[in-house]
Amino acid sequence: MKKDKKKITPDRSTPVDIDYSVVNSICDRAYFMALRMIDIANNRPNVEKGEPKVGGHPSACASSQHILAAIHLILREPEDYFAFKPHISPLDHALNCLLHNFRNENNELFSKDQRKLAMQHLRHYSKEGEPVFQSYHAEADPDGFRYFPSGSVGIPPVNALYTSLGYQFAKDHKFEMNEDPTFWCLMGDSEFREGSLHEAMPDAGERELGNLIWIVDYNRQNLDGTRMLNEKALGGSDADRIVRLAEANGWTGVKLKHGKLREKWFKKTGGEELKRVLDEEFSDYEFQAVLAANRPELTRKVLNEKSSKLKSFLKSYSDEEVHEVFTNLAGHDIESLVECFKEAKKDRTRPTLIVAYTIKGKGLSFQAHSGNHSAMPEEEELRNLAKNLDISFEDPFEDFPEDSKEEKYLIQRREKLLPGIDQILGEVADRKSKWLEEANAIDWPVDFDISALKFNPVAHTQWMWGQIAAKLDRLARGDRGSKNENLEQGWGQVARFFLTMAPDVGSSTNTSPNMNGKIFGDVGQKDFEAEYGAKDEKAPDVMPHADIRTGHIRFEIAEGNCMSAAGSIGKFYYFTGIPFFPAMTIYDFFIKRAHDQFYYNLYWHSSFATIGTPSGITLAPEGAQHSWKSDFQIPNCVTWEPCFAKELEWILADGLKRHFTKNDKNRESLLVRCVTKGLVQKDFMDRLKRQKRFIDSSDADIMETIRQHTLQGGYALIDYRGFEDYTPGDNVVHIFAMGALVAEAIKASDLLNEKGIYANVFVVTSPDLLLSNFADADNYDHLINGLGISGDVYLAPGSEVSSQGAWLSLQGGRIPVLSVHDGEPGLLDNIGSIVGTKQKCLAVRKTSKSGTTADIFHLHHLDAEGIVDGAMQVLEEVSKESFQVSRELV
Ligand SMILES: Cc1ncc(C[n+]2csc(CCOP(=O)(O)OP(=O)(O)O)c2C)c(N)n1
Repeated sequence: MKKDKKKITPDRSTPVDIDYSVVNSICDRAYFMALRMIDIANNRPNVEKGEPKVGGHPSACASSQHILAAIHLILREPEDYFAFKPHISPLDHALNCLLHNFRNENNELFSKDQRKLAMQHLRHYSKEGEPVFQSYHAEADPDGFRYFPSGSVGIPPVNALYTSLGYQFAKDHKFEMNEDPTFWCLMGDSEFREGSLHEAMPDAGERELGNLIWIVDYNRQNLDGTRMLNEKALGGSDADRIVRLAEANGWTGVKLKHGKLREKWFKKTGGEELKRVLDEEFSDYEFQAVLAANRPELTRKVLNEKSSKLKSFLKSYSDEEVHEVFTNLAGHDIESLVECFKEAKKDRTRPTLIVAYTIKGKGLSFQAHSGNHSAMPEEEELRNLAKNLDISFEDPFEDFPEDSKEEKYLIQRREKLLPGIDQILGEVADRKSKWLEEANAIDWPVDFDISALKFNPVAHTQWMWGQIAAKLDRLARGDRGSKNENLEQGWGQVARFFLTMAPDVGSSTNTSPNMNGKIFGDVGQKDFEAEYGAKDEKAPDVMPHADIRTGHIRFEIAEGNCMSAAGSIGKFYYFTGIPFFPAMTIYDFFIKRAHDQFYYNLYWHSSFATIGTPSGITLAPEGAQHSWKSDFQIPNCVTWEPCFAKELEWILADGLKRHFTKNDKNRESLLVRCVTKGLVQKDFMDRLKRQKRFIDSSDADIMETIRQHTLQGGYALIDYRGFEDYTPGDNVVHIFAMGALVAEAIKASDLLNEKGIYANVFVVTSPDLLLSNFADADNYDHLINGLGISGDVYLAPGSEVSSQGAWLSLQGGRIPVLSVHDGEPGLLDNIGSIVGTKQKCLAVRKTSKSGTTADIFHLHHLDAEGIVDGAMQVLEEVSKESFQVSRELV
């Protein structure tokens, strides 16, 4: 379908007269399509022996089939978002296939043949551009529009929650967007024990994210089998606990248990006893055992034994009828589900959590069997199912016949959904191109012109972070205080998209200037501190607002939540074309708390900055436990560890420019390590100016060269090349230092100089760019050519020569490398092997202690003394190198 340029007003009315038999019939077909999709993926002709199993989750699809059908076939609006449990993705694909909702990378709808081909390619690797589906929901799937990627359970529903918060932020700050999406999330009952979900729940309640609907597929089973809970201790079933939890957290909690048939029976005379028994006399475990046994006469027997009143009520019904009502759960009743979902959508200020009772493996031979999580139906079972549903086993991905009621229903549904999605895609694309035009016209400043630096001779990087955040916030509020027109123009145009957040460490990470009176979100509180004159003038004013430009989102100590929020709001440009850029501060050590969320954000190519501050053993006074840094190497993120304040300015200016101009492919995220240890800022220029290469350069030229090297991963701060007596292979060592330890490296270099040794000091600003994946991609160009590091052998005059037959033995040397950093050795320990020389890596190799930084650097041998010792050691080792040269060659 071609994109229609003219505006269509999507039909957002909820269908009224629904023929549920038709919807059920479509659901049955979709379910069969999902089963065949998994079946085909598992029975490929070309599977080699020893290949890992493919697998799939027919039982989980069975469990969720009606929930998904109610959403896709009846309730979803074009702008809605979906965070569904990973193992039901084939069912999503099947329903989207019937809705013709598959698109290529240009957002053009698939032809019928392409749709069918895609359905054959679950978990297939696309070699020639053929359409495929990843194992679990993925952005690149043909139906990936507004799906949150799935795989790790417990994370995507939280991202849905914070994307909803992003919409609230956009709306309150008057960013133009004509959308009111619902965020549909479906999770398993075992998944619902994930702490990430529990951690986020109060946030959704308090922030009144009423467009959020979480549904728990309550099938009382998980991967390992039937769930057996201590209901006595819990004071009820897990469903009861979940509903109580929802209510306690400001949500509407709904237990959706009984299907329409049960409800009909409850209304009969004596039917109330059936309800009582079903509600009160069965533990989940016992109910599940009766389901698994699946014998109508047993079902009656068990019910009879629970109540004599019920026994007489059931007398007039057959075993099969009793069994049917016993198994009639609302999670498989589309009508019940639709009623409940409609109700949930009504209140846009209160999120809803629905516990929908279901049966895992519903309708399959292993229905409710404890071990059915990955069970596959045999071909015969599938063929029988196809026959019963009148679907071709061989051609299962065909549409319904044109004149069928189902196809007519689907045509109507497609007419509602697909143009609406097209319209959103068009609007987002327009917003993006308009924005890029604006962004590319900006004369981008290379720093933030933080003049306060002049008055801070011993500044630290964490301080500089606070200055930058404050300046951006000032500009976002339209306050153009400074005389630097270029800077105000540049950052002034993007500052409104910049926001900060922190898990209760905003003020201790120097984000206070951006917090003071600028906390986002209305919590319905009067400003009592102001009223009673109780404002603490020394602390940030944390009263939240919704009516003014507010640029900080405050979190409780919930690192996972804050990380998911950063990732979700950092994804806003992708979803909507509004280029928000969130920067979260967090104590570096606690990034580990949010590692899974962090990985999710990066996998998802979200654009955001994590400011891990303070970090490492440089945090010595704070203690031992906080000191092990979060040294991650994950694609799509560049890690930085600046030492001088100016470096941080350049790094953040570059990161923001890349984000706003979308020049950030595969490096969308930044992780910056800052510290509170001050460095003498004067050393920066002083040391640079002593270098021979800069003798004739202006300060501005020096700064520009160093800026460029900073952004490539490192620069030479002390460089003796060109000095008299500088003799590589004899008296030269390269010291690579990172972060706060640069100060120790400078001291060590001076001490070594007193011993007649030239110790160059290279500052590593980004281990990722200089030595890791990014550098590997261009053969370490900056290290080798930019900084001039090599493994060359130097045979200086005076080298020893001895001879052995046809060979001459020469004693010479290379320039050895000593690296020093506050972190795990692996960050910098490969320099020697890249260039081919001896390296010693001084790093954090044991847990730490409290103390002054001097004490603690010494404890880890990272102080100037340790660096001098290390340098002497590597020099000694390379001085013993001998090289064999053929006499013939000489
Ligand atoms: C964080 C995480 N842990 C473990 C898994 C592996 N896993 C996938 S599904 C599943 C069981 C899910 O059970 P439940 O949540 O009850 O959903 P059901 O399949 O029963 O609907 C497990 C353990 C995962 N995908 N993510």
